[in-house]
Amino acid sequence: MSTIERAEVFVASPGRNFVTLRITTSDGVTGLGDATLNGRELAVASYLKDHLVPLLIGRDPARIEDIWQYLYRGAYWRRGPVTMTAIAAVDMALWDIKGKVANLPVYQLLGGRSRDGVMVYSHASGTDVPSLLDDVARFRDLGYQAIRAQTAVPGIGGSYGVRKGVVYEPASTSLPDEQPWSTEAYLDFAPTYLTQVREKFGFGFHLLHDVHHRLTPIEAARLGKAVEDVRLFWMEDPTPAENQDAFRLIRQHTTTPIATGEILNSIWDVKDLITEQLIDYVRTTVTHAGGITHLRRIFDLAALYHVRTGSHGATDLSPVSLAAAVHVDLTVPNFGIQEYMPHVAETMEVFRTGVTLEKGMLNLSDAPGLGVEYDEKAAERHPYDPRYLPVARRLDGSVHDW
Ligand code: GCO
Ligand code: MG
Repeated sequence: MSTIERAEVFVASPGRNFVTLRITTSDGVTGLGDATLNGRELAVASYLKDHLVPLLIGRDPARIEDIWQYLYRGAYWRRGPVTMTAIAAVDMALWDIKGKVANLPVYQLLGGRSRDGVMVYSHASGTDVPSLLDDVARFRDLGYQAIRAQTAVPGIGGSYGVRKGVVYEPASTSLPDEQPWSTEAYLDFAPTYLTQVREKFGFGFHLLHDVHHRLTPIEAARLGKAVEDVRLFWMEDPTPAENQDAFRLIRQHTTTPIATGEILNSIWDVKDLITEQLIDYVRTTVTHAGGITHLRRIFDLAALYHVRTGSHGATDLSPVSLAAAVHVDLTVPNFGIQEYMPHVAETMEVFRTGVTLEKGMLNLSDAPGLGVEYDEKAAERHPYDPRYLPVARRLDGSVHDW
């Protein structure tokens, strides 16, 4: 029997920080998993190195489900981003190994293709409305079928999701950036620019918007109602999702579809949202929600309640995570959309992947496993670079949800 012989954790910053797990079997087969938790990278690296790797050595890598249950139940302490990201990395690496052993891409092991490609949405943003409209035009020209639109709110000096240069990277190298926030200004402004996007470009593409957890339920209900004519594909994270019940109030007031889940980590965190049909899209990601094994379980529950998938895919997830997401997206019956931001060139020199993009659709090569290779030598040129995500403060100086 082949056994797990080695499990190594790499922390590197090719463009931005990534934590990568590589498992090697006694037959010399390797598997990769993404263990990146933006701004808290070393906590997951330590969880893996100090607590999970010693439990993995000598185990049968083929027993993916059993290892998942052993790590999850065996910890006694349940859920949470650090634990679920560490378990996810192990799970992804084991699926990668299983695919390589079978000489099949992981999506074949998950039941094969349900679709020819995976529709993605890209991120248009602007410091004002004209620059947003230019950015939307650029993504339309590139052939994207779905575009998220975010603009800085006039008068308050910023907002979530506005790119500074070519790349959107909210994490800063010093202490967290402190950014001002005014709910009143945002609520007055957001519907006007979303309307201008539709006025200029029409309805022939999907338009999305991310509220980034900043409203109360009644404020979110007001925004959802105000943008009904814009026919958003979704309004994302309208309110912090720890309180699942809060979504009921939004739901009662608006037909704007709702998406949430990028900061949630387990089926238990989304259970009520799904079974009570309080959301339309579940955005848990393969890296932060327990890997392919657990994500499939969440998506299958969602399918029973007409909830579709919309996996988080920001660049703070590595190309291993994106590849794993696309394997799942190709197979699940209730796929909705996949978030996609291109990684910078330095990242792609370290992670060589078979994921391709054409006309706003992602696809995979037929490489066995996840189809990603990690260049350890290239990674060594980019040491870890500690960073923090920003903090938002209301105009009176008090902390708000970022
Ligand atoms: C999104 C997100 C992200 C997060 C980021 C935090 O919808 O893409 O909200 O960009 O802010 O993942 O690390
Ligand atoms: Mg988001």
